Amino acid sequence: MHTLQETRARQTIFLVDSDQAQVELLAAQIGYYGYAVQIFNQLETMLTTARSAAPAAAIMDIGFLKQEPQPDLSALQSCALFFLSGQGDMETRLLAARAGGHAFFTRPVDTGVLIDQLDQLIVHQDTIPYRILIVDDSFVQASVNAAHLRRAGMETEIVSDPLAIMSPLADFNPDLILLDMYMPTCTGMELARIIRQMEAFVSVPLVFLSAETDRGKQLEAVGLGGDDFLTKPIKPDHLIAAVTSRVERYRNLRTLMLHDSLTGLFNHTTIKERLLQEYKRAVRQTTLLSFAMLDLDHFKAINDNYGHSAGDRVLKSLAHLLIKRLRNTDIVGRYGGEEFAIVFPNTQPQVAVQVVDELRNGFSHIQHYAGTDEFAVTFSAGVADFPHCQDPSCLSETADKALYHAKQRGRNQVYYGA
Ligand code: GH3
Ligand code: MG
Ligand code: MG
Repeated sequence: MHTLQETRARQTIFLVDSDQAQVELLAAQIGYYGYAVQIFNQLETMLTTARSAAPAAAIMDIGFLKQEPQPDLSALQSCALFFLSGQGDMETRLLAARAGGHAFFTRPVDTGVLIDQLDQLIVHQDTIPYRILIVDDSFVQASVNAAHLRRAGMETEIVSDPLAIMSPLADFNPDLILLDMYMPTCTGMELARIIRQMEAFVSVPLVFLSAETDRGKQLEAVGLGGDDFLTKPIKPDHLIAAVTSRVERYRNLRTLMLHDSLTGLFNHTTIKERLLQEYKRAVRQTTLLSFAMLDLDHFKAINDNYGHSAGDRVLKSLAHLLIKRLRNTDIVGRYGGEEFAIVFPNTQPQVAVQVVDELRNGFSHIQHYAGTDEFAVTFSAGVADFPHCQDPSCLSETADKALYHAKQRGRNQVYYGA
């Protein structure tokens, strides 16, 4: 599986503009979000390159369309096509639309919006495979079902002894659990009840898969907290369809419950829970763990000078940057108003500091716009780690103290608190 970061790096964006200074500025802005950008000064060179290896997207000035003879853009047929223009009048927009443009931006380009569009057009949002935990005392049966689900792109894990479910449950964090009804040590119904009593798993879909055909027994099982009942033998297509629809609904529901509505990042409660979960895992597996807290600098002044909605856009652009530049295994949340938190599993504090410092540097170079105003924003950050900290509250307190030091020392910097 590829991380979003890798996906982005593999997807090159072609950028063509006759104004060298402008094009370099924009390329740098897009680059901060993790995309690979290739710059051209002439449309012809760009089109020739695209003919041998098409980019994921091409961004060009609308002026190129006004040339005589009109350029042949067929080499860009399969990629997202963005036009930039000094004016946003109807005539110019129509010209862009007729040339097959997918998006149109007036200068100065709001990079946050541009990145949003790029992501929507070229990155598959839901690249994280569904995780299905299969509990069945027959390993053979479980393996057959697991193979079907894996062929459909899902990740699976098998538990043959229901009493050993605790650690796979926590580590694998399934999107759905397929449960056998009758197992020697504990029945599927009992197991369903136990899973439902754990707060973290109250809403994970539980689907019984059993040879039980007695409707009464089936209803009883569902009444105990199961969501559905599938009878064995089941056709692979039916299994995949049943699992897929349940997981889709579950993921949508979780998105609403667990995420902050402005930025789409994990909310305060979720990031605290994830910190606890990752902390326990680090202790259990004797690995490392780093934790960072970020706080925007002088953010009140940004709101005061440019308005609250400009402030909101800044928050969104930082969220974007964090998602784009961090690894899939790193966990990002909005901790409070203008505070963010990152959990780095299995990461040395020096590495976490370096990563956060790169983010800091990248973010400080992003241009934000409010009407005709243009401005930059910075953040300060503090980093703490396990094993220096021996419980999750120490991690957040230590990171918070380090953040305070970073502010004291002049802001726009990262400080490590051992
Ligand atoms: P410092 O560098 O010391 O962190 O200064 P600061 O101005 O960032 O810190 P302060 O805590 O004084 O102000 C935080 C500001 O963040 C105040 C509040 O209006 C703003 N803020 C919090 N949540 C939001 C939000 O959701 N949207 C917007 N636009 N602003 C927010
Ligand atoms: Mg603050
Ligand atoms: Mg602040």
